[in-house]
Amino acid sequence: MQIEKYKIDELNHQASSKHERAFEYVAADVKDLESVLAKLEAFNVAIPSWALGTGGTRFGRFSGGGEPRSLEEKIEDVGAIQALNKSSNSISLHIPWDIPSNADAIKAAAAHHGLRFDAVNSNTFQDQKDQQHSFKYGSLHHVDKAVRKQAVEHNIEVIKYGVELGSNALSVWLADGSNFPGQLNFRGAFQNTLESLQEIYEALPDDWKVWVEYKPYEPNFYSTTIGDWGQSLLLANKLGPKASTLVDLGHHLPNTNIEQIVSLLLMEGKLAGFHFNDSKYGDDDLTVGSINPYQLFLIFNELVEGMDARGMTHATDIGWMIDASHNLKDPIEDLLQSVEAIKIAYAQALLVDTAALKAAQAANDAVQAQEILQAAYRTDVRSLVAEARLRAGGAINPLAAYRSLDVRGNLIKERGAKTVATGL
Ligand SMILES: [Mn+2]
Repeated sequence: MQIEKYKIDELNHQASSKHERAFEYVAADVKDLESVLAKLEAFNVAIPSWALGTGGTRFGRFSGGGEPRSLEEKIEDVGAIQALNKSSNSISLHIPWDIPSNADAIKAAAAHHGLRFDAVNSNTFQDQKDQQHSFKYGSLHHVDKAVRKQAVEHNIEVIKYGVELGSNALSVWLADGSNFPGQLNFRGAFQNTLESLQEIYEALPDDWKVWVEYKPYEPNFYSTTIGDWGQSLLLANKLGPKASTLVDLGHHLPNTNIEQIVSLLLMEGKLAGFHFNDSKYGDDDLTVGSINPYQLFLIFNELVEGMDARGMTHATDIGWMIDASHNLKDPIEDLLQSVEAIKIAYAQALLVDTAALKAAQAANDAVQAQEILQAAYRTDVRSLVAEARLRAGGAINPLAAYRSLDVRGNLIKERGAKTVATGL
């Protein structure tokens, strides 16, 4: 369903006086207001192709109706999100769940909605039918050279699809690990992984990057071969300048100081990008900002400070992507909430008085440092984010507009109540 601009304009007109009151109130105290708004306007977060359908748990899956039945319909859904929030201008594809049968047609469909293709993701954590060797005991780390070769070839094939779509990064997450002590030789598993990644690295086009994601446990529960940021960074450093570490917020043990990891990876020039989600216990894949918005702000505070220290462009020098699974909410509503939560945390981080914070740090003034951070965090920046979106042509309130235009109802009419999207 295409959302017409005039309908968004009508809704914006109805919401404008309330928005303007809130905006003027907060804007009065913002230093460099125009620069903050321009940064917010430029900041986009990629939508993964697997997040447009209702995700499942290992116990079951309850589809919500009107789910996209094809890659083309997934592109339409991201187009609807982009029309409303003007902050989701790219799609991240998962191969083989979303193999583009006709790359030119898919590219044209995306361009029609103002979308491009972000990083492509490989999948060696499942067996596909007609696959010669099984990934049951891992892929790039496997003890059998033939299995590793099959996994390497899959990744090279994913790069090929990505090239056709104009993407420029391969994102690799491995389920490789072990369930029982003694099952694996850790050094052997690491060396095999490194050699396999080196073969994939050799196949990268000149302007491409490979992003190495880590995760401490699940599906394996004793060891994971790329289990933490140290192991990922070790691989990325050995591979070379095109390789770096991807941080998925849910891929940490509880209470890990993720903002410190981010700061050091940025310092080393090895932070590839982000997979946003939130969690209470493990890799829960809940809506980013729904459980711990303060942590999200602290991460963005390190991102802004660290990227500024290296002269990086916030919007484009790191890959920003959502990686969550919506087993309860309407996936589009969840994605709108996710992007909003990310932009709120980013806006708050932009408001931190960096010079005052540096002075407090130099004076060992922990009280003042906390005051400075929390002054930014406790600022209601929603109208700043809305103003940036309005200037970009989006809706003042994307979620309210989505409901008011009954987008889901229309999608159910178009596609049926019992459609199931490909993916998890
Ligand atoms: Mn991820």
